[in-house]
Amino acid sequence: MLTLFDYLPSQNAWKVRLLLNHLDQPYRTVPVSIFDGEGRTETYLRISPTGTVPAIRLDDGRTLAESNAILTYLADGTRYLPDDRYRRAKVQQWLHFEQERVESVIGALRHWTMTGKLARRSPEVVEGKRVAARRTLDILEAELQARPFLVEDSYTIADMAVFAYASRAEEAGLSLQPCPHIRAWLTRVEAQPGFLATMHPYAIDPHSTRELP
Ligand SMILES: N[C@@H](CCC(=O)N[C@@H](CS)C(=O)NCC(=O)O)C(=O)O
Repeated sequence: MLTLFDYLPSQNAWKVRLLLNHLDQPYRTVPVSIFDGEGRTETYLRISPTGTVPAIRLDDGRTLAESNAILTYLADGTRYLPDDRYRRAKVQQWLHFEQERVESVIGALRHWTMTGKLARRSPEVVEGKRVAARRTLDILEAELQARPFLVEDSYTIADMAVFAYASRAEEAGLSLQPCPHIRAWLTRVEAQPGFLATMHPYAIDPHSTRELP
């Protein structure tokens, strides 16, 4: 059975839980207490070179890290990743956008806001992230005005990846009120069969107020 190395408040890990739920694929979970240093053990670094979650271990013992690489692997041959060469590349386009402009911007602000670290960051850094985050939301708002999902009219892993942190924008102090097309897309994603509504706040982990090692 597939093993998922997980940390519950991580929306990067939630992406993988979401896809596994859509696929109705059984898996076992190994929790990694990232704020407690469990991501930096020699054993875990052999599984995930950066020490981050999520990572997976396949039945044959091979391992894979990086949320979007895992989504691409698990979705191969399913309705969530098109066969068509151009559409597959479009999915990749949005997965890159997600890492550069959603996860590292909205995800970072959410982490700092929910764990009390915002005040420990320089105002310039926080303001830079806020400006970048609003630009990200503006891009998504314009794109989602034109079609129901990120890649033409099909729900794919691109939507799953971007949804993970875009849907938590308010937890990062970013209002979605000026973004009706994003809000309509969030509702469409939530209506997909097998959508995983359960998400976890950092508050469930008393160690999450610490800086990452
Ligand atoms: N690009 C990576 C980012 C993963 C990531 O940053 N995960 C966080 C939790 S959301 C983590 O494990 N952080 C621990 C650390 O940085 O040491 C991915 O998409 O999987």
